[in-house]
Amino acid sequence: MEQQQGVSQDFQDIGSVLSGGHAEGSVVRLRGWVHRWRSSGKVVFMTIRDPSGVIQVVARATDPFWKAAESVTRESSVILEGKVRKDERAPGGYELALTAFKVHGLADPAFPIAKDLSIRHLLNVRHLWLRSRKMNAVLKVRHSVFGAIHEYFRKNGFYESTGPMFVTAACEGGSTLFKLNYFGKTAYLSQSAQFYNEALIFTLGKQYLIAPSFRAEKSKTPRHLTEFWHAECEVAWCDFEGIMKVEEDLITHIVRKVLEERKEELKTLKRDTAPLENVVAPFPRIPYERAIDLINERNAKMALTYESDLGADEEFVLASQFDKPFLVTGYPVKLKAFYHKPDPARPTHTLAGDLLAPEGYGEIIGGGQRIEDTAQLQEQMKLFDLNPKDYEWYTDLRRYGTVPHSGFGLGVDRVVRWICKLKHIRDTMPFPRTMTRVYP
Ligand code: NSS
Repeated sequence: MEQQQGVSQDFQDIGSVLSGGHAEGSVVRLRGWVHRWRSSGKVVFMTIRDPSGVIQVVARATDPFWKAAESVTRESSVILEGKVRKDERAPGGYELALTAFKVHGLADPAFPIAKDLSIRHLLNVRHLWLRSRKMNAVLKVRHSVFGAIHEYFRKNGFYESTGPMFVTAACEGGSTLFKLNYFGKTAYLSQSAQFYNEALIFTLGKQYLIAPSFRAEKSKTPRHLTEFWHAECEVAWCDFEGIMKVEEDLITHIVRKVLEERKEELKTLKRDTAPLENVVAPFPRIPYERAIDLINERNAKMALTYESDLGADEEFVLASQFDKPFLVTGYPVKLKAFYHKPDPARPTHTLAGDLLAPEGYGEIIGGGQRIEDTAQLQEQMKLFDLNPKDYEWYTDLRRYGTVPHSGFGLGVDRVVRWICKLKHIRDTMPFPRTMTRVYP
């Protein structure tokens, strides 16, 4: 029962008991935390949690460790041994009759998550709320999503690289830049690694990274963070059609992987997995004008024109009409960032598209083909009131051996939000950052 030095192999995890890995009557050794506790005076029923699950354990007044079991508090860390018993009434179908029980760290009885379960309070005690079954399940789905992204790119010939967080120019418009004093010079936090990714394709060909991006989003919406995790890739010799295929395959891979690895967690989150089973490439492609029509047909009050931008509300109306992810293609030039390549067949519109999640969730990927011609890039900067001086090195990429190239950025937190079917994006993050939240 003593704690050993180093990582001990002598403990089982609760998940292995719940999945029937130990015969009835056998004794298992566990370490975990007291999740729930009640006593009849003669019997203590506790649930103990560890990273893999929650199990009920029982102590009786005749047990030598009765005193410890009777006086333990919620969230205390404990080390125990118990005899495995199948019990239909116990959550998870198994129970342990304790044969040994030791408190390692007795928790202060004033554990602050009890009566007040308001959103605000749970965010204030986020460091403790992470122990909830809900957060445990979401964080494991998030883990699988990160793993699937790395796996997809690495299996498909992409090199992982990194970009700087301190940058000198906007990638996605000046209004959401976080400005800072960089030893007397103005710098910003990166909104996207895209320009740096573009530089890297001239040496790596196919490049990807997963990194934080920062946006001073002043709007309070359930899909915006000020610090979010961005999976971005860039591909040399690739056109719009080619990059849409990568987007579809990546999303299909992520969803497959989560369904494979996270059945239990999706059950804990009460996520109906039928719509996820449906996520298999290719996805529908909806030209921008058709998307506008679909929204107006469903909600005439929005009265959109073919020049209107799509915000969260518009995308909700659109994305509620689909039961699998879909792409909206050919956005008007004015609605997209300056670097998007205008469609040579229709120069008022871009070779750019967003990938939207169904069930009302909306945009999870933005991407497309980039302008590859120096003069055209400079023209476009003028059109967008940008100073070409701020983008000198970026323009060099066209001056020296330009190639057709395309890429995209996927909001990892948005993907987790959709897959877990969460109301708010902050619940996809261990420590979310929004306009009103930088603590803890
Ligand atoms: O602004 S994007 O649409 N596009 C870019 O940043 C490109 N420079 C990426 C690229 O091509 N390499 O953002 C991409 C995605 C978008 O679809 C969202 O899923 C996510 O990044 N995103 C966000 N997630 C959470 N919170 C905020 N504020 C946010 N902004 C974008």
